Amino acid sequence: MTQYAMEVVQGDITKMQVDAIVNAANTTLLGGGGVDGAIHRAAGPRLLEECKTLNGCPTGQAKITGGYNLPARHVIHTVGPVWHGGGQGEDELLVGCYRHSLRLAQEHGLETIAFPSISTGAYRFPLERACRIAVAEARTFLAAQDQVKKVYFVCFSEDNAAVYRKILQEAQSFG
Ligand code: AR6
Repeated sequence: MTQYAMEVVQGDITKMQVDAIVNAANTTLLGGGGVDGAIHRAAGPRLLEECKTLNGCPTGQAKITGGYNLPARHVIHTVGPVWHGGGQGEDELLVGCYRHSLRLAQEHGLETIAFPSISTGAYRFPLERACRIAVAEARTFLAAQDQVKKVYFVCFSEDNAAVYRKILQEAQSFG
């Protein structure tokens, strides 16, 4: 089942027609650059208005809003760790991002969710290491419940998508 429940997509996450896209936000939840900026631009100003009511979000946690002008019905905002060399709990915090985002999707009765490569841009988390965490968390989660049926990993660049495909294949070949 998990073999078909994860898929790598190369492209712009704001175009995804899913129940929720995940935003790689910062603790203010008030917008920024990268994928965060792209999501706010595509969703329109009402997204920021709703974000202002949330009082931010701690690193490793997640909060949900509407999707407004996006094709996605919801945005799940999570805050990845800034990479400081790996000795400051970065792995566990990134695990938290995936786990809490997936739990929110489950609690809201959502079936499809798309993740960007959280923390691997401005926050400099090493890509392969982040990707292994993403795939492992999604795989464990999908195997443990029936509500969330499909997880997309959306990579802006073809290089990043190739890394995700390789790691997804490795994970699947181990059953
Ligand atoms: N669709 C899919 N992926 C994208 C898109 C897009 N439209 N745009 C960028 N990416 P980053 P972070 C990729 O820096 O490292 C913001 O200012 C990008 O190529 O967006 O978690 C926030 O407000 C990279 O692979 O997120 C925070 O302050 C990945 O998304 C900070 O950046 C993540 O890069 C968060 O940094």
